[in-house]
Amino acid sequence: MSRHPNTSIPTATTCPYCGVGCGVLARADGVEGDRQHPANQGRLCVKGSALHETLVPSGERTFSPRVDGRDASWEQAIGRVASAITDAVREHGPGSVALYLSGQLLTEDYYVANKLAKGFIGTPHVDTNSRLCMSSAVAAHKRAFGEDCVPGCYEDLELADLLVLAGSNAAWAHPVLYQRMKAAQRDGRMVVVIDPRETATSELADLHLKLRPGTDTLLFNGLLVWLHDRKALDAHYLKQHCTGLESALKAARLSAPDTKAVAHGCDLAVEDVETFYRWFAKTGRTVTAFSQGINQSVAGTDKGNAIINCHLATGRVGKPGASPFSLTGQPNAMGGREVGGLANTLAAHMEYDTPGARQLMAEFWQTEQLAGGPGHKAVDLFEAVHRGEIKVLWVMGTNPAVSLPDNARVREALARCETVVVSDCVSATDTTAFADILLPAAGWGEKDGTVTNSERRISRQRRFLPLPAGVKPDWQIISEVGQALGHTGAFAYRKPADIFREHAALSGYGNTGTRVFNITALAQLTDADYEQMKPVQWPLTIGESGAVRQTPRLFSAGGFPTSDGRARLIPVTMQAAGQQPEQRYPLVVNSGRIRDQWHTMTRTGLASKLFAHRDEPFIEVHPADMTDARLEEGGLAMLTGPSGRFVGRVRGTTNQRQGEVFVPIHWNRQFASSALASDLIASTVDPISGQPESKHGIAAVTPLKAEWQARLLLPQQQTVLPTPMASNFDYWSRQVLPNSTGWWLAGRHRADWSELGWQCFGREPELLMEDDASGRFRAVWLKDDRLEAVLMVESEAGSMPGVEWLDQCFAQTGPALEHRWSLLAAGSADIEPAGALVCSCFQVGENAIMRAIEAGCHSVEALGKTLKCGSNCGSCLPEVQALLASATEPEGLPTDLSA
Ligand SMILES: Nc1nc2c(c(=O)[nH]1)N[C@H]1C(S)=C(S)[C@@H](COP(=O)(O)OP(=O)(O)OC[C@H]3O[C@@H](n4cnc5c(=O)[nH]c(N)nc54)[C@H](O)[C@@H]3O)O[C@H]1N2
Ligand SMILES: Nc1nc2c(c(=O)[nH]1)N[C@H]1C(S)=C(S)[C@@H](COP(=O)(O)OP(=O)(O)OC[C@H]3O[C@@H](n4cnc5c(=O)[nH]c(N)nc54)[C@H](O)[C@@H]3O)O[C@H]1N2
Ligand code: SF4
Ligand SMILES: [Mo]
Repeated sequence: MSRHPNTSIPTATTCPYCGVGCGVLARADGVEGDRQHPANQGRLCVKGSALHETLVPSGERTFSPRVDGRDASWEQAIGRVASAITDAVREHGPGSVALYLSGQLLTEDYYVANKLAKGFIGTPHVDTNSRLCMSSAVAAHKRAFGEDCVPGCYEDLELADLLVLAGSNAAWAHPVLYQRMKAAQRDGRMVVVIDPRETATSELADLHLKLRPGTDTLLFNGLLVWLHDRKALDAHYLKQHCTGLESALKAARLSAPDTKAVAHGCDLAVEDVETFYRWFAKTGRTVTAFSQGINQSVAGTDKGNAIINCHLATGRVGKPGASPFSLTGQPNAMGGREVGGLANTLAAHMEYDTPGARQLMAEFWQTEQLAGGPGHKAVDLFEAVHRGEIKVLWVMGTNPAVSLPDNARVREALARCETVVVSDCVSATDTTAFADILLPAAGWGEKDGTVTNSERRISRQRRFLPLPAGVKPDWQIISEVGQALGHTGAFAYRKPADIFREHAALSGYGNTGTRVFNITALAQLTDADYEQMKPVQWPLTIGESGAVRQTPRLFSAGGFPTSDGRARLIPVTMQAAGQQPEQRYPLVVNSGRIRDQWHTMTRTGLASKLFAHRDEPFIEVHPADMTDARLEEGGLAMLTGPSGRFVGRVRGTTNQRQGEVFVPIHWNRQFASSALASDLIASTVDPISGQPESKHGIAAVTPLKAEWQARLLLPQQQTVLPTPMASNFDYWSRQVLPNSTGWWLAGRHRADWSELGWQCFGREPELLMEDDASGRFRAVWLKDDRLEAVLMVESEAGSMPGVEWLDQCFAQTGPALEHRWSLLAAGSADIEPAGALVCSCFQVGENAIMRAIEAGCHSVEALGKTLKCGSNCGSCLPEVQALLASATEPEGLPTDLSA
């Protein structure tokens, strides 16, 4: 399907969230899954189903650039960016300019940004948020295969008779792929989940290895030794296609001589380790899919290679149902790797040290300014900014003031930098707050280009909305800066198709079969072909008939892009995490994703639906640690680490290992007073990949003893907490509700509510109920028969009424007349609280599900029939299942509070 902007015929495009890369049929008012797309075959998860609700509304963006806080024309802004770059290069050399890019840019945007920086400004300092995400997998692929290639495809996750999910919570992070894995369950198929936490994904596990964080290398080294000692290796594949077995084995044996040593080091039962090893040994069709639990570690590259070693040694690479498989996070993490967005790469899978590569690039781009060697990786890049070496920093499509570790230092660096340029489709983010020049970029639905998903499949993102006046797609912004710098020919692109053809041509340029990434077959696409382009899996070749042939799998018969055509087994040894718990900071901090939010919430934070699953920042803690620290379920707690703190609601659960806590990465400074996971993460990185250890911070936990808790509801357009309130409280977080904005507030000291209300709203409330003895205070401000504000204060969060009904009143006029006293009681008899939302698609809450279970629905299917929950995207099925289980379990400590 091609483009039909703004008509009722949907446009075939691709979801801008996770790396599954689902096809979407999109209209301004609704989306559905694309049945023709091979990644999802019509399915969408919650975030995908709510895409039309996360289109950035006009109130959240600007329609002209801003320079030094003032609106400016595009001409002025582009001129300012160009002159800042020119001045910096003249006075300090090209290395004083840096670009920080994103796996959420389209390939065409990414290609032009990389070309401008490395090719024409001549700076090597171009890095991307993929550094925080995939760089360990990239480095592991390069060490093992010679090039950054994912050998398998999604179908392999279904074909596998043993599916190992290492450090992946796919049920929440790759939901549609997880649904495919789940649908493929059959007799004899086994699933092993390797994760220190029990997650929604471990519901699928026949064996869950709840290992000590950071010990994956030991586990897989032990596997290599075990397989070798039991003669379960593929001698033929090893002989024909690999080198390095001996040294890899020797290194593995050092720390993992036997299962006992492994079990001890990983804190697992010997039997469980043996079961895993036995299953692996006997199951030819084994896929090990890995994600951030592997990558985001001080030894992430080694962890990746420890996994790949086992697959090489058993010949299970790129065969149907048998492969290592790196699950990529962002929609275009892969595209960024293809164009060379990482600081250590050049372009088109060429490295600076690939023989002849620099010359080839200079020729192809026709430039004399090509950067000389690798640049700073993300964490180092921001250190260089902090030192004042980078004078111009251009951030595109990422939110480093939230997502980079040791975040206070990153914010300091941003504040110190002479010129910060930020391109974003949302105007007020934590990073745009530092922008000297803010460039309003087009968002999803307004731009055209391509993305590559986890299985090397390139799909089109197509525009289906008019491009708003005053915003521009990223490729165009970058090209205009290139032209303003005088490189008119090199950046004379008129449309994304022009860029795509150049990118495709480069992949084949001087490529004598030495680079696997090759899509030169698409270099001659006409504009019409590009418009109609169907999803394709690289590398592409042209068959005898002239048809383009795709490659679902790589390396099953060797042919590695190394000097001798062989893959390398890499000797790796177990390495301790960078930061170890100590007396002051006794807990390990794990951080990651929740089902319904995307990263720093700039877009998913727009949809009330996506808050219903988790409406506040939280800390998951083991019950024993709760007792030790005197925490209360549902109370507030503060995590304090060496470089920052995090305040959230306590969720007690044995899903956590004792001594470890989990926090979500999503709440930014616009949504909570102090809930940045990255404030608890040090800037310790993997020395090979440069990827930060985001899964392993350290902290101490203390209860935040609140004297009072409150909820404040204001009209929806009001997204900032009134200043008098913000400055009085120890905790706040914001939630978008269907008809209003809701805040959670808490404080350690008594507040004068009447006075505060007066300061905020300029008068006494229209309705008031005050009870000094219990600490209860409720006030309602009404204006012109509409609700202006509702404030409810309690001494404990537990006594706080739900806000569903009040929220509905914000959509009505004259509620005060009919329900005057109900307003103060926060509800009417006919509204029952929904409880925590489980199914976002059909808005089904926990209470409704529990009632239906009581009324006789004893299976997921029965609940689906009665309430519809779980019958659309299926993302909530693990939680529905957990509720069913909890309803039939005896009273006591809940085993699963993650629902
Ligand atoms: N809903 C949602 N989905 C997303 C995203 C999102 O923001 N929201 N972001 C996307 C992006 S960019 C990414 S990178 C992916 C990430 O996808 P995932 O990697 O699946 O997600 P995470 O929650 O970051 O972490 C995965 C798991 O690693 C575990 N872990 C922690 N330490 C260790 C360890 O030492 N060993 C092992 N084996 N496991 C460990 C954590 O407990 C966690 O359950 O998700 C993508 N999908
Ligand atoms: N502690 C901890 N930290 C982590 C992680 C973790 O697990 N734990 N995970 C890391 C990982 S894997 C990742 S991927 C990062 C993600 O972290 P970020 O990349 O910082 O997060 P996003 O919220 O996705 O930021 C994307 C920004 O781009 C904007 N945007 C969206 N579309 C466009 C567009 O088309 N053009 C432009 N110019 N802008 C656009 C959005 O509004 C948003 O501001 O976080 C990392 N940080
Ligand atoms: S799984 Fe969900 S978030 Fe990921 S691409 Fe598909 S619809 Fe989008
Ligand atoms: Mo990521």
